[in-house]
Amino acid sequence: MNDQQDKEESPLTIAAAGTRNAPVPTQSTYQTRVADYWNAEENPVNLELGRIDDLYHHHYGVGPADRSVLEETDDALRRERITAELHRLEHAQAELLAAHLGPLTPADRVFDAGCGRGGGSVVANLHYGCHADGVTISAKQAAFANEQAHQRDIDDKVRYHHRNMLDTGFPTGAYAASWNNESTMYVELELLFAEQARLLRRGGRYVVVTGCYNDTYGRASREVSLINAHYICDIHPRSEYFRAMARNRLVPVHVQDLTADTIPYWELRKEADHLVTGIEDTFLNAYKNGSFQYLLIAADRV
Ligand code: SAH
Ligand code: GPP
Ligand code: MG
Repeated sequence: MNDQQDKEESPLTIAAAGTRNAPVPTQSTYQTRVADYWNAEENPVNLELGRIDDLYHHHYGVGPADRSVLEETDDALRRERITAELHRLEHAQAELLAAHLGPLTPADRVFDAGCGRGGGSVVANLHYGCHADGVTISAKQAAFANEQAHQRDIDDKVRYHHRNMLDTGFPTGAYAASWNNESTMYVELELLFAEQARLLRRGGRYVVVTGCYNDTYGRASREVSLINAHYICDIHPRSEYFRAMARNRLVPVHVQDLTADTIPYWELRKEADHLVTGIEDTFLNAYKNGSFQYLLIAADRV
């Protein structure tokens, strides 16, 4: 956090115009509670996986799981092998998203909306050599991610900011690509896509990976509501993504239902006694009863 705005940002700031002396919150009470969650979050399922190669992800995994790790008889080694396999699956998800951002050159700039501890922007930088700006509502995550970028010696190109993704203050049209990896359920999609479309240059690429509820099921299921309560979020229906994109100059070019691809990750995570958080069965039930889907959408900014 080395630019002026980040240093000065606090929940209460003075309005620039009109009500000069009235303190105006730059984030809602809800957003402050979300920030509290992420400032306090230290789940082993995130930290132990991240420590393996200093790529810290806050998203789930995709692809076939090597369940032979469960047969390991040495207890410590078994835990280690399960942790490594879950990390491999989460990393595969990050790689899948990054592959949809390109082609990009090292001169290009990308925007990581809701960047967590920073893994996604590092993956994009490793792929393309590009510049990256990540934003998170958690000051602690932004500081952690900047320290990681410093350790990797990529802090000249990859920067994290404690900002609101709905109101970044970043320059219009400055980005060749941008994404939300499991962070759209914290915001109103109309407001988010308006900001994403503003930041992207014409012809830029936007990618989202998200859990959404399935319109064909009806409304949000019990499981979807439990996931919302667990993370303090508000999962949108699938339809809302396409409606809000169409209204904001984002035209889908690729849609992929990743539901079947993410189930092996949850089936394995469920067996990881040293890592479970208690939400595993809820995800599996939500996916299996058809009320919830894991989706990737890539769109062009027109
Ligand atoms: N994309 C990351 C992290 C996903 S976790 C990854 O794939 O690893 C969700 C993230 O969204 C958290 O970092 C949280 O701080 C962020 N977030 C939630 N609401 C936000 C907001 N209004 N502005 C910026 N970040 C927000
Ligand atoms: C992933 O973070 C979870 C979210 C960002 C919120 C909900 C996402 C949906 C797809 C509904 P995490 O890696 O911190 O979660 P966990 O601690 O459970 O691994
Ligand atoms: Mg996690």
